[in-house]
Amino acid sequence: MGENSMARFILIVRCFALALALLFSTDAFAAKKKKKAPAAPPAVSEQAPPPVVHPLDALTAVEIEATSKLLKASGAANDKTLFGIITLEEPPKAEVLAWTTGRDFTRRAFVVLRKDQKTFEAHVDLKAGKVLAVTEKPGVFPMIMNAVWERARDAFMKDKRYAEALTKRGITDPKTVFCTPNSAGYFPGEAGTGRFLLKIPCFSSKDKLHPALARPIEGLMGVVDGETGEVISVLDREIVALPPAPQGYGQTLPKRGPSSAPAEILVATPGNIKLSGLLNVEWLNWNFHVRADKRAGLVVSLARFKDGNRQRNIAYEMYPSEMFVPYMDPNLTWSYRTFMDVGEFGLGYLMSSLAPGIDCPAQAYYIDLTFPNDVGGSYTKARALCVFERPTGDPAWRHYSSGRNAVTGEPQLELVVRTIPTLGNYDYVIDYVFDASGNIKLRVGATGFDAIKSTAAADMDAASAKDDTVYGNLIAPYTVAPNHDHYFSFRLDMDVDTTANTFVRDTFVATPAKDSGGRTSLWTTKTQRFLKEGPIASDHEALSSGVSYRLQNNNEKNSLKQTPSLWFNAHHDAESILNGADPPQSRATFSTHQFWISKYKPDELWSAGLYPNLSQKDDGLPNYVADSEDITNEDIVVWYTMGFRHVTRPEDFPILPTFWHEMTIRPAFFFDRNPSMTFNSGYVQPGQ
Ligand SMILES: [Cu+2]
Repeated sequence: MGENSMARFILIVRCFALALALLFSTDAFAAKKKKKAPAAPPAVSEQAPPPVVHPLDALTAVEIEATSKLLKASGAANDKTLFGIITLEEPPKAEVLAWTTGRDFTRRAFVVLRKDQKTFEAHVDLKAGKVLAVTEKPGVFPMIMNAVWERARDAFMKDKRYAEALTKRGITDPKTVFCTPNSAGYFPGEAGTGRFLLKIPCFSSKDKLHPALARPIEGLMGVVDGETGEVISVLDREIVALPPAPQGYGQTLPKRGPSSAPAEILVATPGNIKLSGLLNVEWLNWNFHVRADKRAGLVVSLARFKDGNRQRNIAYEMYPSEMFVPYMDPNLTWSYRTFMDVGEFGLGYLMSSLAPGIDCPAQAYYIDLTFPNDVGGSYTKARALCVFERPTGDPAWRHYSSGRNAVTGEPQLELVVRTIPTLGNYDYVIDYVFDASGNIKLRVGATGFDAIKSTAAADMDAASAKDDTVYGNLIAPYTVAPNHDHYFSFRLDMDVDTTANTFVRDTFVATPAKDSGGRTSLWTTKTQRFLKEGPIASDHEALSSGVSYRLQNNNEKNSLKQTPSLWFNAHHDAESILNGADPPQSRATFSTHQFWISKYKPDELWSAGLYPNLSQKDDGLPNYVADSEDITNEDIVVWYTMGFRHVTRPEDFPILPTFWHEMTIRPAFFFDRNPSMTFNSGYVQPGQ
């Protein structure tokens, strides 16, 4: 949920370690090696904007501003207009795939704007300097913008009922309270439906506790129209004493012992990493492009693997498309908390700066990312992305020869591409991890602060403890964290060499064995093709036998004449079990299945639709697959939801130990042999 202010910085994507080099060269690595950075560079504001060199480069600050100026000049926007999104409208996929360095490309912006309490979509051609189209979209809302968020908060905190509620709770100094608006969701028949609603809880900041959200003021909630500033309603219900300060946090934390001194990675930057442009990454046989996006946070595109002389396509585009975090507490000031932060706020909007030595190794590359603000300009988040290489301490492959009493093998190296959006209380470490074997791991680590409510019970012996902990657990005295789920939906537009792919399921079938020396049962594999787009139903029998899913290219062969494929090696985590008639669940239908498959369409980008803020139903995946199109030998998009239930516990307090979930995409029948072997290690005698 939103931070209360957003610094507006100057433009430029720059590398923390190599700031000067990137300003003067598109080849950061070469520039660093030559150490040619000038001694006294001009101030950054005098620098020429970074050149756009790739069709998928994020809009630069200059392009963002040009877009809003063109819209204002055309009359589609004015000085009061708020911009929910100003982002790159990607060129057609075929054009991007055919593009080679140095060739011309189109440059367009896609905009969602809010003017006179109406939502419009606009398309702008930046090369022609022309607004191509502006269309009103009735009944939908853009993402929550800073100005709307602040207006809602300020209006509520000036409301008489708010002051009265504080007084009732014995809070006499309003300066010791802060309020942070949340997305409101949609509940049929609720007052204010159809307006730009936010729901606002408040917290005590007395004693300057950290984390700031540790002392919620229960039973109080404002419902405010963030556009007009009208306070629609004030809920003033139960009164619960604030948990005492400081609850074991802050002063009472044990000192860090010598054993917990920061560990550093052993590969010095740049190692095998080469950065160029805005931003291409090369590492061992991998190369790919990344860009900042207000909504998705980071988009990874055109991931290719060099296989001999061939650059082989693996991923056209990967990004978190939506998330859904429904809390399991029926209290009216809690039940609406069913967040979809990607579409309601944006992972880019809530991106945090990374701390060297904590968030990523100190020697990582740290890269600033530029995002649009809501008034037609931009700001740059310092050190929002880190890229680093690490040895895992594991063998990438190895074999021990007892005859030689020697080992051959190579150490495992990984390339990590990391951002950490902080969504109010939660911090999500979102990693794309590449390795030399051709694997891509998607990893999400949840840390930060459990959302908590103040309760009467200090411990489980208290009279109210049983009632207080029906929907969550005590995680500290007088503090319950309601249980909830986290569903991260990744849009994975993978291409196995080309876009003509087929999606299959491998199941394992017990098969009677004949003439096999006494064996009576073996298993064999059964491969089934999915003919139509849609959600992939979980078959519990298949799950327990170890089902797996592959995207394959039936038009290509490896040297063994097998069909190259990418295997989605997912753990079977949680799918939503909420009733489909539950209003929040019906806005996040994507969370009911771990996998959905759809035929690629350039405008089908978001699991819960383009406008999930205040939406009434999921306009994304259920719509995209409604026509059940044929997907044999077609361009297929795989939608994968990483779902995990969060049963809260005292070990989450005060800050949750990073809780990781991951999925691996691994090549199968794609290469001719293990691509990570360089055969240069020879045999090593153990102990030498
Ligand atoms: Cu959680």
